[in-house]
Amino acid sequence: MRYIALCTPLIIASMALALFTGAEARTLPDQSPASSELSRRANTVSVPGADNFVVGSIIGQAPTTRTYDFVVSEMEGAPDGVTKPMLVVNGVFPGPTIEANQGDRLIIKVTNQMSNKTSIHWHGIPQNGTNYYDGTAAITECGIPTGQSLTYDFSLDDFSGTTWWHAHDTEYTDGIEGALIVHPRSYPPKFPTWDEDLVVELTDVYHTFSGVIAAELYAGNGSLSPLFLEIPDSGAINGIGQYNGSANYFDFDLKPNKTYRLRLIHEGSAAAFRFSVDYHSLTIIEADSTLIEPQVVSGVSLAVGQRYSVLITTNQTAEPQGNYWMRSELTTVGSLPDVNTDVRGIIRYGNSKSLPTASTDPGVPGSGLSDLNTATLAPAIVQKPLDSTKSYAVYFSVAESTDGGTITFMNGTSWQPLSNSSTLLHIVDAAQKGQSFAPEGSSVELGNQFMITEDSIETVDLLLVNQDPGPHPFHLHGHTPFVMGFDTGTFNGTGLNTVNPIYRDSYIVPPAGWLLLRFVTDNPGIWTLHCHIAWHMAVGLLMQINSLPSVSAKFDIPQTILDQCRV
Ligand SMILES: [Cu+2]
Repeated sequence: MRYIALCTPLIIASMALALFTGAEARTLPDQSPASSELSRRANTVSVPGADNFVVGSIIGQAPTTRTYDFVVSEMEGAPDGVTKPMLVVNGVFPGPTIEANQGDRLIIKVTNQMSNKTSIHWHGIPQNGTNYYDGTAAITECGIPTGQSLTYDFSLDDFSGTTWWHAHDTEYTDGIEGALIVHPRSYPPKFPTWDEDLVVELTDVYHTFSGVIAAELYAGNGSLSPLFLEIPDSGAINGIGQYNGSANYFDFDLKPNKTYRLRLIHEGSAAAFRFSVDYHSLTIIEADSTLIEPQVVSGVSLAVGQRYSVLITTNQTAEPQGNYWMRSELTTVGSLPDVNTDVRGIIRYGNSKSLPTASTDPGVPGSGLSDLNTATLAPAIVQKPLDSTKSYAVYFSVAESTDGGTITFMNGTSWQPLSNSSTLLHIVDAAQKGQSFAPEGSSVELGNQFMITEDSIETVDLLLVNQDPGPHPFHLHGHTPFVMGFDTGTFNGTGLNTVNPIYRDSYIVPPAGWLLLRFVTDNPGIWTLHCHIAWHMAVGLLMQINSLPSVSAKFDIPQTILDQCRV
């Protein structure tokens, strides 16, 4: 409960002042699978086999093309013991781990057997030259209709690191997500080493179907209490959580006196998680997909979309049976009744299958360690940022709509998805008519599409200003921006790191504060910049970066994507 001070942001966000009126009609897709359809299905969601969470065997293989077959369907599942409707890939939650090496090509055929459209986004992958495979529905594609397939086909180029794939709307809350691990060709000199490499996927769990939550959040007239709509019921580690006394735990069976890399991936929808392993220090070596100067900590907090790799050594004796809790505490939901914030898994390296004995978190006794402070993160490979050539400030807010729902804005525009179209199609269509879709600089197109357009390679400073009293985790597609600085309060031009700033793809804009990103518009395409709290994006907290549109206008958009925009 050490994070109780952070318990209010989500609630406050939902109660935010009615600064704007949101009376305009918004069409949210009906994402509720018919319950009769669900009840007819005998299949239930499984937890994938243990090998889904072990990586590293492919390191050193020659560059190759790796193919995957994803079938997305509606099933019932019970990650925390409570049966609920889920949307899953290949019948498992979390979904299949994609593992590759730097320089590989990935071909993933996604077949949609659900009653609603879907699209899959590959979080943090640059997609240089393949913006149309970024998987952002209504922006780079129109979604895969029921019964149809889309084959995503892209090179990883120089990308490496720990990341994930997920449906690019609230469907991922229901289960369409999994790990994506790319091994680098080499590590920096003197970088720490490990014996085995494990994947730890952290989620929050909602018992209510995401489409119901999103619709009620916007409309404000549903059966669910509006204050608690965004709050999850519990959480899970690698697909297994606990609720209301259920006692199933994901466990890793490890060997003593070895060093393990745990790749922590926040695949949740709203809550932040504090991860720790009882009695064990964590050596952090990666933030998102960026290798960092190692730091030893007692715990690490992850916001939605963020990843950290940590090393642990299995050499502790505090638990006589050699069983230790891994904890993923939900820290931004406070102590609401009926919410289980105490989510656990087990690390075993004794010979007993008994439960660990520590009831409350013992920390790392006698170590004097503290939790990670993200302001101290330094990249292992320093890249000095160029001076900026353009700068923009974008203000965002969360408000109550006139009918009591929640609506979000970026620079006064609340994003709504285009139907049966995409921003990229508009860019290409305009170019074919000898026109440009959007003027350079910031503009609002088609009523609800707020974007910044740069048709030359610029180094852009983008100041995100948070007008809400809660923190918001943002993510920019297609780039790995420098995080030049962040703080609460008003940005006054100081507090920037121009020497060795961290570069990563997911970052928290502090409560009533700011965060300054710097990135280069050298990747042609239309790239989403959005809050990764699924509910905030669903009600508008999304803008677009339109880089080099005269280059993207010449993209050869795959015929399947064009055809699926006509469905
Ligand atoms: Cu948000």
